[in-house]
This record gives sequence, C-alpha cells and structure tokens, in this order.
Amino acid sequence: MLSDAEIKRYQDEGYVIPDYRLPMAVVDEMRAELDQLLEANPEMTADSLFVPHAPQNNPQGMVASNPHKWLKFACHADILEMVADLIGEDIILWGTTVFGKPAHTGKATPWHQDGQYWPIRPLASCSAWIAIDEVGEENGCMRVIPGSHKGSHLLKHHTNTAKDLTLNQELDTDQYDEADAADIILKPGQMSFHDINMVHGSRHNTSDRRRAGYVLRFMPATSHFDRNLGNQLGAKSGVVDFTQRALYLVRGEDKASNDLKIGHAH
Ligand SMILES: O=C(O)CCC(=O)C(=O)O
Repeated sequence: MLSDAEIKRYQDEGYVIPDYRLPMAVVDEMRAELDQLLEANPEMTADSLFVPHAPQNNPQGMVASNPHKWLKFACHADILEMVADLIGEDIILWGTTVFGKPAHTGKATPWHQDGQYWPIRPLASCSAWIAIDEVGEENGCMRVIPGSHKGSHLLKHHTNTAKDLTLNQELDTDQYDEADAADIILKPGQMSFHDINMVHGSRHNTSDRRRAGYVLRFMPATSHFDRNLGNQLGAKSGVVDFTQRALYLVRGEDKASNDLKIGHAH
C-alpha cells in the first residue's frame, strides 16, 4: 500500500503521513462512536480514553461503548496493509487510545518517546494516529522531531504530574530541540504513522474546535510484551495497567512467546 518513498520517509524521519485517507463513511462512524463513548462517560474528558477496543483492560474506570466497533476500526484492512509495509507481516495490536482534546480546555501532551511507557522488548512498535476531526496547529496537532528515532534508544525523561497534561513522562529539555519540530496536519480520515523512539508531543487546544484522534498501537510479533516489566512501567506512568492487556494477533504468527489469551473479553 505504501510507496517506497513513504517507507523510506518512515525509516529516515521516524514518521510518515501516507497519501491515503479512510473512506468518509468510516470516519463518520468513528465520530459517532466517539460521541457515544463520551455520552457513556459524562464525567470524563475526551483528552485521553484508553483501550476503547478492550475496555475490560482499562483501569481508568471508563464505561464500555461498543468495543467491537473500536476493534473493527483498528483492524481496517488498508491500515493493516500499511503497517505490514512498515514493521513486517507478523503484527500484534496491543493498544488503542482516543486523544480527543476538547475545544478550549484540551490538554497538552509533553514531549516524550513512547518507548518510555511501554513494556515491549526489543523495543519496537508503530503507532497509527488517525484524525477523526480536522487537525491543525491551532487545535493542538501532534508535533514531531524528525529523525529523533535514529539513536534507537530512550532519552532522559522525568515525571511531570501537571493536571493539564495527558501523560506524565516528559523528556528533559536538553534532550531535543523544539526548533526542529514539524506539525502533523491531517484531514479527517488521514493518518500518520510513527516509530516507538520518535520524539513527539502536542500543545494545548485553546481553539473553538475539538481535535480528536484515534491511535492504534501495533508491535511486530517478533518482540515480546513483558507483563512483569509492564507492572513497573504502568505504576510509574499511573494511568495504564499492562498486566491484563489483551494482545490481538491481527496478522501472521507470534514469534516471541507472547501471551495472546490474558485480558480478552469472553
Ligand atoms: O495526540 C496527542 O496529542 C499525543 C499522541 C501521542 O503521544 C501518541 O500517539 O503517541
């Protein structure tokens, strides 16, 4: 599905926005599902809603709303094709998050590398960030530091528990140069893919428009999802529990003795 140039861009820069857009019917369905999810959880903000496709894994206390629909979106055939182009044919879907940044009050996401949070060894994962709304600079699009994944190691983070942040592990400011940042501007249905080591974050949303994205986390099934390590990392980041996280083998074979049974709904 991806061109050679798109694959090379992902390898060289750590991210790519492919020349692809989900059909509007799918985007409309996703937006309607997000409305329902928020209706079912009136006490929650849309800023970060974890694992809507497997809410039984969610320690946030989020009330489930059509998880099978969220799983279906995550397994869209075109998306899996593109992910296979980037990380190979053996693929595990191990997480999803809605980053739904409301208008006016939307939280920022601190500069970070995803690998700081995740119990995957060797560290390897590709995120698909799908725009549900129109996403631009003014409503707090994701920002990336192109090429920052290249060292293939984790940079120095500290804990920041400020209430206006979606996540609490933040890169030390001497670990990156914000002047190098690129904005990820997307139309509804467009998506970006980013590597687990890439430095990224986003600003607050002070605009009149919501900025919702549905993010899918895929790992190559040649890596292992280490639940014990997950325990330690989850305790640090506060909002996630990896011990019961359901792993869905969505393509190919598991090559790293992953537990594909724990946490699945009956
Ligand atoms: O949506 C955002 O603002 C942050 C997203 C993010 O950090 C991620 O998808 O890894």
